Amino acid sequence: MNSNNKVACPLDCYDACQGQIIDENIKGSKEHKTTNGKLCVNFANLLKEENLKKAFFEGKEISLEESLNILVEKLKTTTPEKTLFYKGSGNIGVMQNSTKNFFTQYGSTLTRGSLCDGGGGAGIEAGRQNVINPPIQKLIDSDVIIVWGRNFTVTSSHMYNLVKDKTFITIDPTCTEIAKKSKIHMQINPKTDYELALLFTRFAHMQDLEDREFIEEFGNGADWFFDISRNRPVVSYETTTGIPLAQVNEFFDLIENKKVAIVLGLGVQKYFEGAQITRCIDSFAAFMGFHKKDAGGVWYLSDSVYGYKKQFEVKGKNKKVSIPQVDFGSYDLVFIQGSNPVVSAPNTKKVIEGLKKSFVVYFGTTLNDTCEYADLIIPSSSFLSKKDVRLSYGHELKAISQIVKEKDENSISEYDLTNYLLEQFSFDKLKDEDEIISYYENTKPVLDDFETFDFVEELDIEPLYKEKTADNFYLITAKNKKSLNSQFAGDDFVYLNSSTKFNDNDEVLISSKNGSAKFIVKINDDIKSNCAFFFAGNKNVNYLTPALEDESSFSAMYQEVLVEIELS
Ligand SMILES: Nc1nc2c(c(=O)[nH]1)N[C@H]1C(S)=C(S)[C@@H](COP(=O)(O)OP(=O)(O)OC[C@H]3O[C@@H](n4cnc5c(=O)[nH]c(N)nc54)[C@H](O)[C@@H]3O)O[C@H]1N2
Ligand SMILES: Nc1nc2c(c(=O)[nH]1)N[C@H]1C(S)=C(S)[C@@H](COP(=O)(O)OP(=O)(O)OC[C@H]3O[C@@H](n4cnc5c(=O)[nH]c(N)nc54)[C@H](O)[C@@H]3O)O[C@H]1N2
Ligand code: SF4
Ligand SMILES: [Mo]
Repeated sequence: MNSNNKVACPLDCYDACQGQIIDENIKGSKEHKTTNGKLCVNFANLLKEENLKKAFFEGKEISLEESLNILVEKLKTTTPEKTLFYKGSGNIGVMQNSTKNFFTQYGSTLTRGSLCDGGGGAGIEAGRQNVINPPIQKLIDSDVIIVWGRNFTVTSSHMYNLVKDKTFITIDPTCTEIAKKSKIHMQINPKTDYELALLFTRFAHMQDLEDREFIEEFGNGADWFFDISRNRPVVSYETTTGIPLAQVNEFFDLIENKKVAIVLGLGVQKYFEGAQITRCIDSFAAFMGFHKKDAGGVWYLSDSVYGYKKQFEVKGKNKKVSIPQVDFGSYDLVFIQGSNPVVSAPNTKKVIEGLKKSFVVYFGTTLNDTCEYADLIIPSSSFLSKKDVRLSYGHELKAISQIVKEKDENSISEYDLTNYLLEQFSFDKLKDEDEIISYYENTKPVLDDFETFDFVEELDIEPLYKEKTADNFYLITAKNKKSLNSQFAGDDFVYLNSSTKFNDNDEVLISSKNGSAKFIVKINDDIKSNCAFFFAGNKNVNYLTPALEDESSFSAMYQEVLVEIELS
């Protein structure tokens, strides 16, 4: 048997599937519990993609060697601080992090924060000191799963498959697939999840449902938390959250004496106070004692490298810039790896203007929208030709990638590029590749559960509904089944409810205080009537979003915005 037969899906997704070559085809591994023999449509699309086979300089094809020479020459003649190292999540294998080692030593400006889960992570960490998920078995052993701001069947379809027979409750402004399969769908107004968590807390107390033992043993500040929930009349929450109190009663009927899990997603935290909102939900979960039980718990996007020693880390005094606030134009050279900021970063107009001003190096596997503004394009080898280990932010299983296909001669892996650059600048080379891979493969990190839970004791959140009028809309973006962020199928529509004054195929101009863009309307009653819905990866949606950081984690807050829509 060929021993090189394992392929990890490199895509940024909770599931982290393990593939295996069987009769020259890649099949989902049956032994890998979450993969359970299946890979998804995005993986199939990844295999069909046309990989970059040539390097480019100023639009002309050149050899890989020439492109590397240009890169080195440019780096040697630019002030390191005036260069930016910008890495996305097009491939989230651990070996992608190798390049940062070089750019740190070289002295580039680095980014901090995230375009993804940062705010929510900061909220969970504030309560429990780290962001780790309970073992997946506890999800499987739960009775009721509350899907809160997560598109569960789409963004973690394999995790869903393990638990699809459970009772579901969904809290989401959109009537998602999982909402349709749920016993209760609370179609909440955006950015009011902390209010709902407080309302739940109040109800739980009225019905004596809180877990006093848990609070006594692990809790810190539970009384303060409960106090926040008391300082408003119960009925006032109905209008702001959009959730009828009768539904809250149903909710408690359904979870009483049950083993409860919450799968929490990005939806709740795409706001300035995303950390506070998430912490408030996690505090409700602690009030109920969902944590630390034999079954159930709270799952978010965990810190997948928690408990591992960083294999590429070097100390540096590099300048750091918050990733949503990056001004590409203020650097002489920008090195972009595995990312498509022209589509995925906030404030597209600012991104494009900035890229036009700088010398842009794009290091990636395929041509994307950002390449249009790149001066130098360096092809990264396909995931099939790279050794890697894939950790997961959804569960504790890992997936292994071996070299199953010879690399294209004009492409280079992240690890090899790093060693090449280290050598050119006479820095120490990286540890041996196999040693790094086997470290990740064989280390079983100790995931220490928290010893104290610090409840959120005060909240200072500016709701979006204060600025909401009958004429503007909340902006919602969520992931698409058929694409992986900006990779694969494009869908550039705006989705609106039929109760709005718009019709299918209307051409509209949508504006916010950050910018404007044109869209074609699709009417869909799964969208809440006060929301304008776009899929992540929509080429125009980020013209509307703020290039600003949230209050606590240097991270993006794509939904901290209201939009106006007019026929164009
Ligand atoms: N098929 C597919 N899978 C993916 C991805 C993909 O692009 N395609 N992307 C991957 C990545 S990078 C990530 S980070 C994960 C993210 O996956 P998820 O955590 O599922 O995040 P989203 O799809 O962004 O949003 C989830 C839900 O939040 C809802 N929502 C929006 N605003 C609010 C709100 O204020 N309150 C509440 N309660 N809900 C709200 C949306 O309607 C949406 O249904 O998915 C990963 N998996
Ligand atoms: N409005 C709005 N914007 C969002 C979101 C949202 O919900 N709403 N979601 C945000 C989230 S959660 C995320 S994670 C970000 C994602 O944003 P990005 O990290 O920019 O991800 P993508 O846009 O998918 O671009 C990934 C690129 O990586 C390249 N690539 C793939 N494999 C490799 C490889 O092996 N090596 C190298 N070097 N390159 C490779 C691909 O060619 C692809 O073009 O977008 C964020 N943007
Ligand atoms: S479900 Fe996610 S991890 Fe699994 S194959 Fe699809 S994209 Fe990859
Ligand atoms: Mo993400």
